[in-house]
Amino acid sequence: MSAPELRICIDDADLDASLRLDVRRGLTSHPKHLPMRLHYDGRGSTLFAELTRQPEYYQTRSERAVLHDRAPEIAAALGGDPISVIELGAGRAEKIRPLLSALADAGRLDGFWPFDVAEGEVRDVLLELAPVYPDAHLGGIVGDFTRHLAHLPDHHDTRLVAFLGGTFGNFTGMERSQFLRDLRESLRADDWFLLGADLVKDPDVILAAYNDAAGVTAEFNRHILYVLNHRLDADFEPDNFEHIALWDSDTATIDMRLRAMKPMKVDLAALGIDLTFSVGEEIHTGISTKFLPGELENQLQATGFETTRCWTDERGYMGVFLARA
Ligand code: AVJ
Repeated sequence: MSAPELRICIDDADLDASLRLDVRRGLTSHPKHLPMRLHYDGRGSTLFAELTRQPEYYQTRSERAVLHDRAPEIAAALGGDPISVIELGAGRAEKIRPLLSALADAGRLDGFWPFDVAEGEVRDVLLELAPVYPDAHLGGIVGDFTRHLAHLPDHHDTRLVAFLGGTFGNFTGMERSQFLRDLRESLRADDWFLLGADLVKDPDVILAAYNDAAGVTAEFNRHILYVLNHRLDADFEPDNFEHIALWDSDTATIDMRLRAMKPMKVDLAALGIDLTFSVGEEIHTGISTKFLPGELENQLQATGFETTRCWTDERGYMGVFLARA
């Protein structure tokens, strides 16, 4: 077994520079806004894991049910060729496991490449999976999937790019189109794209998932202020911000904010910026769009993908879409 190849497209200095740029730009804008990706550091990932266990937060359970129940069908829909799987935003690569097993059981798992900004996670996943899939080519990509899709591994077998967890819904409409175009551009004819997306449903179900009774989403949302305190030597008092999640039915989008409960001054020492907040002023902390299967399939087709299948859980809450480049 040879050591897994690691393609490093981003390092800590790049991540730090983009954090500073994003925060400076976002917090000096009107309205103030922060990028959603900043939430996922150590404590943030722990809070997110806790969120996935809340009864109201259906996304993780629903998508896991689809992948668990349908993995052999998905593997069969990919034809008979050996497949190299690349998972964008893999994290611990937990979501994709049932499909890796189904492909391996069919003798068709040629490779697995987790793609994530967190180098530590990529390395851990490779160490964990090497003994599980001794015959597969394992490698990793450390990068940002909004910038480094041109660095996908490019060997000769068929590739499947998986983008699960509903993260696609955190893009704006423009980011979504750009992402799909970049991805289509980096794939060859006959490669596959597997996309997990949260579907339009009863707004009460959606709103409850973003306002769970235990307050885990609220703490996860406020966590971004801890990240700024820690990384930029800021002095936010997170408990003085209220978590808000609004549903916009026109765009089928959850809009998350942090609302100042009193007037405040905040010093971002590392950026040399002093901020003021008036009572009720909000920081926009991200969106989560929900999709109608037909609309999503149309968008995939408009970008040059051929959509083949869509699987959902029993309640039709999460959709897993298979498209061919
Ligand atoms: C992990 C991207 C699906 O948008 O629902 C949940 C992230 N943020 N609550 C989502 C999230 C606040 C989540 N995804």
